[in-house]
Amino acid sequence: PRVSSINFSRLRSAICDMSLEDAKRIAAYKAVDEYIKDGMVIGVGSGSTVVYAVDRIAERTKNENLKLQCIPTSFQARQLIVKHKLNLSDLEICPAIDVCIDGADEVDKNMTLIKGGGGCLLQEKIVASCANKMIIIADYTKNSRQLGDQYKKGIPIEVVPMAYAPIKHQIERQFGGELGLRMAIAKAGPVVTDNGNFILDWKNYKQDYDWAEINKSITLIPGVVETGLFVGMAKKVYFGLADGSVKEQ
Ligand code: ABF
Repeated sequence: PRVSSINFSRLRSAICDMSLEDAKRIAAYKAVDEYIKDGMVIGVGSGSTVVYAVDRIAERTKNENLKLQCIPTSFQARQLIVKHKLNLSDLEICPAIDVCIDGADEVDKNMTLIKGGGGCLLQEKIVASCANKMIIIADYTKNSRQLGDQYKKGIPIEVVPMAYAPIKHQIERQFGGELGLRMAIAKAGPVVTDNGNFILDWKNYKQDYDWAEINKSITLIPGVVETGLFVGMAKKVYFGLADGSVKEQ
C-alpha cells in the first residue's frame, strides 16, 4: 500500500501491543522454565501475564509428563487450570505450595508489590503466604522505583461491604490521599470480589511510606480483609522488556 495509506498510529500500537504481549510471554516462559519442576505443588496467579505462564506449564507438562498440583488464586485462574487439563487442587489437599507464579500491577525497588488491580488480591496473598517461593512475572510497565510512579489506579484494599465507608474515612484521616469504591463497568454497582467483598482503591498516597508499617496498620482496621500491598513476599521478579530480553530483580 502507498505510504500515505498506512495508518502509522495503528501500526505503532500494533507493534507496541505486540511487544507488550511478547514482554509478558518471555517473562512468563523464563520463570516457568527456571522454577517449575516435576512433582511440584504450584500456586497459579491471576491476570493476563499468568495466562502465558499456564500456557508454558501446560506445554511442559505434556512434553515432559510433569506431575503437578495446581492451586488457583481466583475463578479466572481456576478456569485456566481446568482449560489446560492440569491437576486442580486446593489448600486443604495441598497446604504447602512449592512455587507460586503471579503477576503484579507495580513492583518497586524493594520488590514491594501492588497487586489486586484485577480484584483477586485476597486469594493471591493467601496462596502466596503458603508458598515456599513467590515468583512475579510482569512486563516492563510494572517496573518502578517507588509505588505510585507507574500504577495510578490506587492501592486496592479488600473490605467487608458494610464497613467500606468508615474504613475509607479512617484511612484518609490517618494516612491521607483518597479512597474510591471500585465500581463495576458502566457504574452498574460496586465490584464484588470472589469472596463477596468490596474493593477500595487508595490514590494520592505519600509515595515514601514504610509500606510494611502501612500494611500492618491498615490490615488492623476492623472490616479490612486484606490489602494489595505485598511486602517482602516476592522472591524474584522477571520483567519482560520491549527489546525481547528479560530483566530479573
Ligand atoms: C494479578 O494480576 C493481580 O494481582 C494484578 O493486579 C494483575 C496483573 O495483571 P496483568 O498480569 O494482566 O498485568 O496478579
